[in-house]
Amino acid sequence: MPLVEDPLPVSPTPPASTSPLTVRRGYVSVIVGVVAAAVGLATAEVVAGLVDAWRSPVLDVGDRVIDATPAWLKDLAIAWFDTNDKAALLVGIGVLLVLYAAGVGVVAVRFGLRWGIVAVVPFAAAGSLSVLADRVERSWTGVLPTVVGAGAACGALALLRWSLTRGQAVTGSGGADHHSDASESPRDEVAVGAIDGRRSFLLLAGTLTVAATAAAGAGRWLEGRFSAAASRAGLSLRPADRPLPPPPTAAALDIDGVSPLFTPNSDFYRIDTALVVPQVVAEDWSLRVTGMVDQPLELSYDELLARELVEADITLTCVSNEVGGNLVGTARWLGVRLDDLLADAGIDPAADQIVGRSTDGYTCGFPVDTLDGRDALVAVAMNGEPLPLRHGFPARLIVPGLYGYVSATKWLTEIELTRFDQFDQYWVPRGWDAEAPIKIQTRVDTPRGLANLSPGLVPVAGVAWAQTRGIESVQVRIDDGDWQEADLAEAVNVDTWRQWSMPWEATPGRHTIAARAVDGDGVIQTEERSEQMPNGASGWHQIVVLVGDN
Ligand SMILES: Nc1nc2c(c(=O)[nH]1)N[C@H]1C(S)=C(S)[C@@H](COP(=O)(O)O)O[C@H]1N2
Ligand SMILES: [Mo]
Repeated sequence: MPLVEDPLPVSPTPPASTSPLTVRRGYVSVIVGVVAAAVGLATAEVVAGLVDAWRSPVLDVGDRVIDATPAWLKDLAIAWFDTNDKAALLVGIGVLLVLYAAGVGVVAVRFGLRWGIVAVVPFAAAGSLSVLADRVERSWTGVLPTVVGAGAACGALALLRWSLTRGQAVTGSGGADHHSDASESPRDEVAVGAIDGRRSFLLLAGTLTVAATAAAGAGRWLEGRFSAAASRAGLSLRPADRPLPPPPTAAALDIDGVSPLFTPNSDFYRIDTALVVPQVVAEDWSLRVTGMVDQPLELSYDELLARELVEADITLTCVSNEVGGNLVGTARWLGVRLDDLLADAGIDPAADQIVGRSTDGYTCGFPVDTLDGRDALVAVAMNGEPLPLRHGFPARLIVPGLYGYVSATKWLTEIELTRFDQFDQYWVPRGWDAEAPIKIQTRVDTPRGLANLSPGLVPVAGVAWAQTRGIESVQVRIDDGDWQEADLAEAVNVDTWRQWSMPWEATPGRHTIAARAVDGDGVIQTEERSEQMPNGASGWHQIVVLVGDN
């Protein structure tokens, strides 16, 4: 294959009708770049599909972007895209990729293949560095998908550019030729040659695109072999050794629009730093207990399940939840008590922090003192089914009374006993507090903010939570009126949110509804607003509704 190292002959722009290739140089270069990138990325995808530990470079780069994202931007992303922030990131990466690839195409067509290849290098470097800078230590072989992909992109670049120059040769439209031949060569002939050249170029570009699409599909399929879905589907967990009775019927109000007592798994919010859900196969998984312990432990999945299994109803809350937000949910968890497990390992009295490590390198950390008898679990099931993959299959931590980021490690693989002065968990260097007990919160679920209502009786209802303290009362205020006691559903326990309601005789006009709670220690929820950063939002949830006068 003749690799043309020089810039394409720049023709002194002949009339548009004679040489579409030259005239459309811009869009042709974009095609060259984007198709070459597609070939490169698809190749990387196939290579990544060969070995479990190898990943698509796009995802590796995405993970590094997530790690580098400052906390305010993370909260902004959640505010804008809700929990679609990852999809938004992938779309953003995709747009940047296309722009960059187009730039590479322009460079390759205008300045020569050599420069096009040089332009691919930063790209390959970003992919490779993203692998090497992963949260978990990975073998250098992890750069292979990137390197092979970059090589394929360069090959495609060369091929497309060769086809282009051939097209130019066929048209005989090298600038110099053009004016010397112009007198003898009929316009038609030149145009036909140009169209042939363009046709073969577009044919090549089209073929490469189809091949890249097929390869990307094949790569995804290959990666599917490492999915943990089959492992999860093959499990049947035995019931708890200490099962809980169903929650009291009086714990769930029969009011439209109020959050259900238990959040269905499919509706349960998902927050984590993993761009794609880690695939952890239960049969290959183990949990290690390490660090400042008398006796390190290592348990396989079966060995974990062989321990006493207990159930607990616990509300999990994300520190990024804004007042009135939806990053909170309740489940009946099944698992092994953390205090029992750590008692077997024997905690060194000098240890003050329990760190949970994930297979993807994420870490959380919370005080040893947290183990005060509360139902902290290594959980394996959620609402009656094995943990969904996105919620941490095969095992995760759940600690009542602490925000998720300091406690609820998903895809848990190690519990390390250490000290706060020796180890900072994932979010601490990013500006969040090392200790983060849950703040009391009350949410108005119904009516919705800015709802248009008819006058008359309107049920105002929602949920309130203050895990480990419980909710003692909820109060509602309409406009500047007095605080009125809401009716409380029966409490399930102190770790689960509590539903509340208050009938309201709505009168025409615009009204503000505010709600606050009092926890089991008698502490009234503060009006003072604080941001989610650095240890959770506070303040009252207030909504405005419009009541018509019909
Ligand atoms: N491995 C891992 N575990 C994690 C996180 C994470 O990013 N990675 N995020 C934590 C945070 S911030 C929260 S709020 C909870 C959310 O759990 P969920 O997605 O099951 O609702 O998981 C915690 N566990
Ligand atoms: Mo969170």
